[in-house]
Amino acid sequence: MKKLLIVALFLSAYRPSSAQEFPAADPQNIALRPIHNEFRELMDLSGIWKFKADPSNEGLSQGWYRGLTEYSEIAVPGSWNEQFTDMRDYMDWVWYETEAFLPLDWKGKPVYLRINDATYAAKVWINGQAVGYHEGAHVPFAFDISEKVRWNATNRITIQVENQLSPARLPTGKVPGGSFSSFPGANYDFFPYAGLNRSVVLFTVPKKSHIKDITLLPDLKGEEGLLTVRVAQEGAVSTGEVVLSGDGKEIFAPLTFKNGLAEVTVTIPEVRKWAPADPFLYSVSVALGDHRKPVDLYELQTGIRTVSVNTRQILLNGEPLFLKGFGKHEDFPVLGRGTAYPVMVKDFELMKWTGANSFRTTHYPYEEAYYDMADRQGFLIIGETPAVGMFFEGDSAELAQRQAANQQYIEEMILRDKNHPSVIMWCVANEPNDKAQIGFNAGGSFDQNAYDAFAEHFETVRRLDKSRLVTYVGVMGGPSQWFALPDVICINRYWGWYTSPGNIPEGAAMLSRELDGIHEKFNKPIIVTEFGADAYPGMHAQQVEMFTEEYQMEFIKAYLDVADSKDYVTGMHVWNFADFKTSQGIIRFGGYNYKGVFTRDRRPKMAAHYLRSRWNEGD
Ligand code: GCB
Repeated sequence: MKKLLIVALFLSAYRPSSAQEFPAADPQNIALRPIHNEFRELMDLSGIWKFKADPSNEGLSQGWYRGLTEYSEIAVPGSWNEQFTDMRDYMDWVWYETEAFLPLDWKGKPVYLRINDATYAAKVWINGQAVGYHEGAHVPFAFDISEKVRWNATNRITIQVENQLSPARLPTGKVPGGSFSSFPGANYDFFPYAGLNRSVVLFTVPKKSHIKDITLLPDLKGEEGLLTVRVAQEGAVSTGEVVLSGDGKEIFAPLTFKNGLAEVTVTIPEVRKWAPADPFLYSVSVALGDHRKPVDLYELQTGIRTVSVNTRQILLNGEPLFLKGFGKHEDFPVLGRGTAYPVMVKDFELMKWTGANSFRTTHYPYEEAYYDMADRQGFLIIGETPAVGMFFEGDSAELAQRQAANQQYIEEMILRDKNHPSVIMWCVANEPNDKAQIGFNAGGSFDQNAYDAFAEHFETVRRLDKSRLVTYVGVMGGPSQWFALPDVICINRYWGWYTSPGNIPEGAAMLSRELDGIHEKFNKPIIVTEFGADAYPGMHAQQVEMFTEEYQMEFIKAYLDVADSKDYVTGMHVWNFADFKTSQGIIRFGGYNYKGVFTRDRRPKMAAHYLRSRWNEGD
């Protein structure tokens, strides 16, 4: 008998890899962020992991998931491209491995592994057993691994990752005839940093019954605040309770579950509204079961505010709002796109220093701490999917993959970020175009199929979240008919840089004419979500000249002046907050985009000082 067992174990361990199955990660598993409280455990696996590149993709057939040999070491979180002396441009398969000890008191509870970002695609094993698969960058995914773990023992976690650039993926890469000819072949202007860029955690949920998801929908009725709390649970418990507290109030509301779902609306008299000037957060605690003896508890902080729009402005709590801020990147020397809490804190400090009140998560959802800090500090966020370089022509199978990828991104982004008051608008794509090639002055082409396909993304957002606005960010020369789709028109403009280079007045005049034309036709508020010029730090000219700090400052000033003259412009986001790494190409000196108003190590250029004086005047 013992012998048989050993043979069986041997066979299962040496089963050919093709026998392993990798179910796709269920997006619902990321709906609630893992927390630690009396009902839930959390273990952060950040640290130094084992790492091995697999350029010929032999690891799978050779069973590297049974334990890596001849490996090197890597920091998680962090991008692999920056940590070695020879892997900057490597985008193929790699293997990560670590160990985690699972204590006996976790036994019996569902245990999940959550990977907060594996760019771009990942396969996961626990103790050599296949767990699942996820495709998509900058979004978390999680698997229930309860059946595969060993208790009171060390467990091996193996993750295979690759970041192959492909026209079928989002962001797109290696697009034949695409707009970028850079190396590595990203079809977008930021370095394709790869790997486990964010933390990997283990967490448990209570066994009997647990809260799966909470959706908070704030509203206002005069001086009253309304908060609809939607709860999804798994298990047999049929009752629960919501407690909203803050500002001297404590309000209780019972929950009754039907088919795992319950909803209640809490009324808050004389509500303290969330706004940049007073980003007040109420705490919302959801208990499952008898509230004196709950079986699960989950607490969130949220703000009560509304977001709406008229033909000229975005309104926050019914009041007009002007967005001053930036497009950014998660980008820093050595860390690559790796989570860097000190950089986050510094960036918020510097944004406040300039007088900014908002940013767009260009060009992908950021690490979750960004949104928490924005909630607490009163920043407004446009949350963007990684749909960069999206186009609607060519190979139909690839187009279908891009469509599906963005649908998945939208779902994952909204599931993850839906309860942040700071997020006022979702952005479904940056600079999508019907053609692969962008022509800055084109503007004429229109393809109904492309329009219909693109419209699907707006329908999905509006189905999933009616409480926020939705937009996309249009490229110079993109089809203007698409402006019919969003609630707010967002455009990236570089007249006076990529066109009319060296001629700021001509660029500003072009912007002015174009803005008037768009508003006249579509009658919606407009945000210029990108405008800026490269400035090599320390480069100056007595007469304003491209690539100098003076040119960047004058360019920004001219665009802000144009915006000030139009009451339907509801926001101006400078591109970019800081210089950032990108692929090599003839327009990217040293592989950097120098449109930051701060250097990559966060020193201010002249433009940052200028913004500080202008935005603090209350513009
Ligand atoms: C854009 C893109 C952004 C680029 C920027 C530039 O329109 O959205 O990703 O980095 O232009 O600097 O060219």
